[in-house]
Amino acid sequence: SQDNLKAVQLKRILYPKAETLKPQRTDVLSVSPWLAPIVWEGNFNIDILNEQFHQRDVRIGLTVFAIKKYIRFLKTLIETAEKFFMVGHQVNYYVFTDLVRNVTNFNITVGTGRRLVFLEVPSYKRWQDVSMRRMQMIRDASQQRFAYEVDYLVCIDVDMRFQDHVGVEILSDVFGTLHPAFFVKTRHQFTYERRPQSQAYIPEDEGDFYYAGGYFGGKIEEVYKLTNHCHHAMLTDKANNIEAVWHDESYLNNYFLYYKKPTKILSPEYLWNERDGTAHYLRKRRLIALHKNPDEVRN
Ligand code: UD2
Repeated sequence: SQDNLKAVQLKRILYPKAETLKPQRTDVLSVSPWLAPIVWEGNFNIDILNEQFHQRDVRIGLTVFAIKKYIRFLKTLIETAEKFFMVGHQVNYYVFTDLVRNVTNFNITVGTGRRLVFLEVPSYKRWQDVSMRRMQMIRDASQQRFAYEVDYLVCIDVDMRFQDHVGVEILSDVFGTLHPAFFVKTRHQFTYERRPQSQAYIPEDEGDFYYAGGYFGGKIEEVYKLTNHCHHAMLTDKANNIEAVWHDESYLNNYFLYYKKPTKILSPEYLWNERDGTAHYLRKRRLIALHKNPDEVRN
């Protein structure tokens, strides 16, 4: 309608002017070769961004999977998200679980403007399948539900704890996150899938970054395309009796290299490992992967 074409004025906000010759961060890469911003503390003003996103009345979905024993991680994730994730915005938590009956009486209350939604999904025997099938389930729910309820999706692992601000600065058409173990590594050291028979194959002389499987997102349409592509790539590999070395993460890396480079990239501030301590360039550690005993929790 005509109303949509009218300019809407932003609220007056006072802030220091950006200095062209004095970048806030000189110690880290702030932009990719295709001009996607890499999000580090110091490079953005959250007041400006909040104002822009509030003006659009943006709704955000956070997806997590809590299948089988991983249900034990859910409470901490949601409770810490309540303190740090998209505070002041409209948030739907989408929890995919095989144990809906066990979790509906979960003792978690979420703030106003926020909803906790449980989606019942099948479980798989192999943990690799649980992890990989997330692509199919996020794809299906994007079409059936998310497209009507939210504007952006943020898709993360469940064995995590928020401990500092994560806000609308991460939102973009499609975003990926630098894997905390690889952002200073060479291409040669990236654990991409190296067998040419796999749909996830990336040769040694190619690659931009090594992205984490456990943190991506974007507009619903873009997340649909991403998850649909990765799911089909996995099915093709399955039919050919091959499975990429790091499962969904390998297919995601292939997608971000060859099909759609991220329009925004999250620094390892957004995904860090508890056991790795800290580092001078990390001004914040916003989301921490919890220490777990993989053999125990996956079986
Ligand atoms: C890495 C990636 C993960 C995925 C995986 C593939 C990060 C931080 N993590 O994590 O996203 O790409 O490698 O190898 O980048 N889950 C269940 N129940 C299960 C098993 C898994 O709910 O029985 C879900 C749960 O949400 C979990 C996720 O699948 O967080 C990934 O599994 P993981 O955390 O065991 O995988 P991990 O730590 O190797």
